[in-house]
Amino acid sequence: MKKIMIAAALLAATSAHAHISLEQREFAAGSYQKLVFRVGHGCSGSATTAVSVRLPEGFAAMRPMPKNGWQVERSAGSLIWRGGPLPDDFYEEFVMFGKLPAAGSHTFKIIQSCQAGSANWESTLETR
Ligand SMILES: [Cu+2]
Repeated sequence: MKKIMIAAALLAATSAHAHISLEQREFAAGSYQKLVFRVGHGCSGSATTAVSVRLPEGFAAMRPMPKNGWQVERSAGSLIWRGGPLPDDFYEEFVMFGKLPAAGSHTFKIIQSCQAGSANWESTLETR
């Protein structure tokens, strides 16, 4: 019984963690929207130096929001912000604008690079 309670507490702590995730996850299909990627911490204590976002199929007309202290690299299917470093105990937001795909589930694959190590995240939004 005690073990179960500890597991539940750990799970709650994990989900309270921001990782790198989308601020809003439900939108109208085919609409133009601002997407905000929230960075809640670094890589096991190490400061963030790049955030790479692979766009889902069908996401079009992507426009990154310029960000002081960060360079933006764009290609057809992805976007990379390089800069910082953003210390582990700070919060940051990275913003892009674009046209969302048709109705369905769409996953953004994210790589967080840090001064030491990296972490992979996925954040999914729904369009209806
Ligand atoms: Cu986290």
